[in-house]
Formats: sequence, C-alpha cells, structure tokens
Amino acid sequence: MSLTNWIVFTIGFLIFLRSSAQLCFKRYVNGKWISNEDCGGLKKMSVMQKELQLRAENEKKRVADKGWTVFQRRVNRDVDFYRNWTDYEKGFGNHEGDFWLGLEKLHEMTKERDMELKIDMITKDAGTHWVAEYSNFRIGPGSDKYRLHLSGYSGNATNDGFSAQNNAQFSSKDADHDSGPSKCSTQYEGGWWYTTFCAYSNLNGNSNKTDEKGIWWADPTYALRFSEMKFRRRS
Ligand SMILES: [Ca+2]
Repeated sequence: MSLTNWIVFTIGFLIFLRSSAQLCFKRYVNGKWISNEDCGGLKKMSVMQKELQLRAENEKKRVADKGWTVFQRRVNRDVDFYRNWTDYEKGFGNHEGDFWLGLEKLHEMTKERDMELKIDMITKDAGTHWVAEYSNFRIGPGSDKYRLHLSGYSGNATNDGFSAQNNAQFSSKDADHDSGPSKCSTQYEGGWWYTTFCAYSNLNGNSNKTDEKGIWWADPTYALRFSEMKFRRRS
C-alpha cells in the first residue's frame, strides 16, 4: 500500500469511528457518566423492536386461533373408509394424508362453541375446486349417535350436498341409524350422516367406486378426487 493510500485509508477509518461513536457515547462530567441523545434513540429503537416482535407474536397467535381444524381428508385414497362404528368413533388414518379425526373428538370440540364448517373439494373429471361452507356446525354426543347439526350454506359447489342431512345420526356399516328401512351405510359403502333417503353426498365413500358407493357431492355423477372437511370457531 502506498503512503497516499495508507493516509486516505487511515483518515477514512477515523471518520468512520467518529461517526459511529456519535451514535451513542457517554461523557464523564462532574463525577457522572452522561449519555448523549442518540443513546436515548437507540433505547427507543430497542423498545420499538420489542413491541413489533410482541405484535408479530400476538398476530401469529390470533391467526392460529382462527385456524381450521381438519377432521376429514381424502387425498391419496389409500385408507379404507368402509369401517365399523368403533373406528369412526375413535378416528383412523394418517393426519398428513387420508384420515378421519373421530366422532368423539368432533363432539367434544364443537359442543360448546359456535363453529363454522368448510369443505374443500376437487372434482374428478375437470379438477374444479369447490368450496361449501356452513355458518353453523355442531356434532351431538355419542348417546345421540353423533347427530349432525348444520345450517347456513354458501359456496361455489354445484349444489348444497349436506343441508338435507341436517339432524341425521351417524351410521357405519355395523351401526344403522339412518331412520329408513334400508341400510344406507352398506348401500353407499361409507360411514356418514345418512338419513331416510340416504344422502346428497358421500365424502367417506369407497375411493375405488364411481357410482353411489364412491366419493361424491350433491349427486353420484359428481365424483371427487379430493375432499377436506374442517371447522373453526365462528368470528
Ligand atoms: Ca335403516
């Protein structure tokens, strides 16, 4: 390094040190250390950062509180949903893939709060994304066969495939509670809130079937390749 460069570097470094030191320094005056105004600025900045951090954490918590609890999913279609009552009560499958949370938990989690329901679906033929939402959703206790309570449909699905089942008890292949002479659970090969006329949807149906035993919404001709049911506290 030449002498000129060395002098320029040294002067530059000294200017840098001085400007940095001006941000926050303390002086010893009359036996006391006194901070300059910039130290107050730094303190303010640190408080502001903490506030921002706290607000971000609160926001995160608020979003989490508003989050949906998924209780049914058909995506890989590698889990058998034609199961008995105990399985539907306790739940089955893999939470990351195809699963059923369980009727007991559904009842416990929806019984005391105002819940809303959302169902995401993708049709098998065109791959259209349908959403069906219900502003009221609650599942009754086991003593009432986990009766379905829902109302307030909105959405872009071809039709409302669930409101007609409001007030139906849950049925599985070994527990017929559909109130009709037939046994809808075996006829449709699923566990569902079947009623006298069976159903207008069959999201827990047989993934290998394309008729009324398959997975469909509003009409057996509308077969689905994906479904996800979830609830959250109504805001
Ligand atoms: Ca029956």
